[in-house]
Amino acid sequence: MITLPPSYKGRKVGVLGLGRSGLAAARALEDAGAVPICWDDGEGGRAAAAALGLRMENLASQRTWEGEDAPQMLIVSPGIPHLYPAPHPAVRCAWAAGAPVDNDVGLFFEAWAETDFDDYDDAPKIICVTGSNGKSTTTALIAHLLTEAGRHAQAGGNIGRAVFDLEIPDDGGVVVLELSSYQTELARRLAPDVACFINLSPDHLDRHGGEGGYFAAKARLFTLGAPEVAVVGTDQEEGLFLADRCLGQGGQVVRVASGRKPSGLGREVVARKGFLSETRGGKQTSSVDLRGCRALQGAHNHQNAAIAWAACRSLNIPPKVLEKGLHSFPGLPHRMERVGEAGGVLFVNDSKATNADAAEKALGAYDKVRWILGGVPKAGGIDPLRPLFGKVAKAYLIGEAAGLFAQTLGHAVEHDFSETLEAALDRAAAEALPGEVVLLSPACASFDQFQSFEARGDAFRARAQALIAAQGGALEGAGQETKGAA
Ligand code: UMA
Ligand code: ADP
Repeated sequence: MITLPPSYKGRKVGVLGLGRSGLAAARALEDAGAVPICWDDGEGGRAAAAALGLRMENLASQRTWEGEDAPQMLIVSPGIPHLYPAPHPAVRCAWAAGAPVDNDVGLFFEAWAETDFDDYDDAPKIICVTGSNGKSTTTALIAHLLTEAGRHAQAGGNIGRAVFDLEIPDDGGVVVLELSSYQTELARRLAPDVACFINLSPDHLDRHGGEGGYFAAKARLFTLGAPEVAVVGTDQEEGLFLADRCLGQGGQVVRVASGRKPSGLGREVVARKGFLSETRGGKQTSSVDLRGCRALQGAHNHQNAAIAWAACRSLNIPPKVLEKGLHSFPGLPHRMERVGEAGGVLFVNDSKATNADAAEKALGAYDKVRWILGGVPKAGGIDPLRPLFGKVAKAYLIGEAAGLFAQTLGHAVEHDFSETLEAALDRAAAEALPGEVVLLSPACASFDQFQSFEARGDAFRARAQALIAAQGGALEGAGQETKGAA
């Protein structure tokens, strides 16, 4: 773990939220000789901290912030509102006491800046990835590509491993951080060597006071972070705005686009019609056929590949190494994860598709689908997916949303009420014809029948593997990283 500077010795620091990020931050503070003063509104969090012998005080009580023993600053976990829809009472107390509010990511960058890498031949680098969709895939892909290139690469942040749980990097090592808007909005310091922005679509709006606040939170990675290299997805105007903001900051801007030709402006990486091309001033310098990259199917994954390519090229990883790595990327579990094939039928676990937007990507990637969907529906249901209904050989409805989704499918798509995931999978497997795909892409949250999307995907994978094995089919290796209980 990276260590905080000596200035933290004896400093009293409030730590609010004792999940993954809070506990790791408290440990880092203790290691630096600081005094973490911890609080969690949940009994589970408090119990976890008590087991570690951490000092506990109610940070939401004004009295904790009075006197000599009061915390001098506050570290807030990402899941805890620090402003919208309303600040947590502990944040209000810190403001009233004049104590700076930060998070583990801000602390991490402070610690990094103070770390002496003088003995290293090649100082370690930090690559950060933000955006609305594709962050985890892109983060894991960058880490994979760097590992394939022989670099010591670690993925952390929103992907599930708290920043203070990462190891000290080796000589030439790279830390790849997935950063959510919660994390970028509150961090007092952000200093990535390479910053990547993939795309923007409305999410977490309650936490940012609307779409403008949400984008502003992400933009901080570039405006405050002033990266040496800014890799910016420019398919949307927000990306074009960001690329423009980064000009003149002293760093380089690499524009990434999907579906359009290179604009000819500086360095670009374009993913189009299944091909990735890198250009300088409009002149192609390398090109890769992405269509054979099994874990990177679909235009959305080609966008992720283009971002990852640009980030790795900025560290001078050769194109040939990257091409090989794109093909060997195993993918992440629950995101269009190929479980295996039997009798010409492919089984795909896309349990992470908890809304129509995500399910659209999976449906778009295959031609004939036996579609397992349902659970707790989101606003708008599957209405936006109507243009893709022609790809569905049959839908197998599960969970609470079954009735609602059946109305939307109407006569356009043959469907049945399978009720449970197991029944749906058994039926779909029995009815599927060679060339078809049995796809779990539920367009719903899982909480009516499962604890999390991971549990739902694990259940699908286990049963699909058994079905494939029973038919003498071929299994594929699952991806290796997950966000945990998101
Ligand atoms: N808590 C309170 N008061 C509250 C709310 C929560 O005390 O009002 C306590 C809970 O009781 C719990 C703790 O806070 O003990 C949880 O904190 P947290 O929700 O920040 O969870 P962590 O375990 O610290 O995980 C966080 C990120 N969680 C969120 O952003 C919600 C993880 O991202 C991240 O992987 C982890 O830090 C390590 O960096 C998860 C996530 O859902 C995957 N992210 C969102 C997303 O991807 O959409 C942004
Ligand atoms: P995040 O970490 O941002 O939630 P993930 O990599 O976990 O993103 O992907 C989650 C879902 O989002 C995937 O199942 C896929 O449907 C969709 N997705 C992935 N990459 C993109 C992208 N570049 N653009 C749009 N949607 C994407």
